[in-house]
Amino acid sequence: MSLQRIDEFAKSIIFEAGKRIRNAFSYNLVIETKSNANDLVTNIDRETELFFIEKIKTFDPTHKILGEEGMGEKVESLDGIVWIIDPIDGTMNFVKQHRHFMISIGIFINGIGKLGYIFDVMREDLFYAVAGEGAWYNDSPLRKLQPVSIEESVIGINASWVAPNRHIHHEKVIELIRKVRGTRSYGSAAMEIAFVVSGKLDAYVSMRLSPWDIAGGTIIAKEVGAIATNLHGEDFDFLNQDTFIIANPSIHKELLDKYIVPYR
Ligand code: 2AM
Ligand code: CA
Ligand code: CA
Ligand code: CA
Repeated sequence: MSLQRIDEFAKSIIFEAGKRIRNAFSYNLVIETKSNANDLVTNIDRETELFFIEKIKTFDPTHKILGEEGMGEKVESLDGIVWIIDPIDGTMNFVKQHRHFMISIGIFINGIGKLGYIFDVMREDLFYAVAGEGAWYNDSPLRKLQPVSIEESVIGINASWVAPNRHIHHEKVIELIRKVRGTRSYGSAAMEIAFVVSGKLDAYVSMRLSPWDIAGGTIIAKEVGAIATNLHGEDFDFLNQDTFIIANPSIHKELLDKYIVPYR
């Protein structure tokens, strides 16, 4: 099956899922907590993931699906065609703000990212990429990222980074925040990655993300020259949780060398 055929199918189910979410949440929303009181999930997260699984399995039963809500089969390797899906990225925004939440999907063939999607459900904005062919924001091609200095950059970073923590040297982060043009925190990893690949942010960092938070985004990143790694500068582990940074290529190394420094 051609990549183009899978791409067309992926877009069609993303738009359909978006419509279902926009229609459902005003009258049918049940909120629960997961690992802690701030880790939310809703019936719509689960129903959206199930919707994707059913559609994909009908399309081609050999495709495997790794989703945040664990509604699919257990995926232990990236052999074959694997969809890594976050049905709603930014569930807190979804529940609290009714906006700024994304559908995030990365499609891998034998471990190589081939198709990436980040869909802003309320704005109906799609960021996507086809490996080797380019990236787009709706109908407009995304340009290669232009060089930027630390002093000119706007960085997506959470407020918890400036308090003492067990992950990174927070005093270096304070230095960084004083140096850059500005900081932002949007509450959806996929949205922040979409902003980096489209030049609206110059970097985004997180202390702990899962494969579905970044799968779609890292495939788009490659097409525009953004660099995505963990905080040790290594490849993100797509079968586990890891630290994460995505940045304009001109500042990625400097950020890790001088400002975002893990304890080990
Ligand atoms: P989610 O909304 O799909 O859970 C801000 O919370 C960002 O971090 C969101 O993209 C969120 O994805 C992600 N995230 C990753 N792990 C999380 C966790 N344990 N609790 C809350 N958010 C988490
Ligand atoms: Ca979640
Ligand atoms: Ca997520
Ligand atoms: Ca989610």
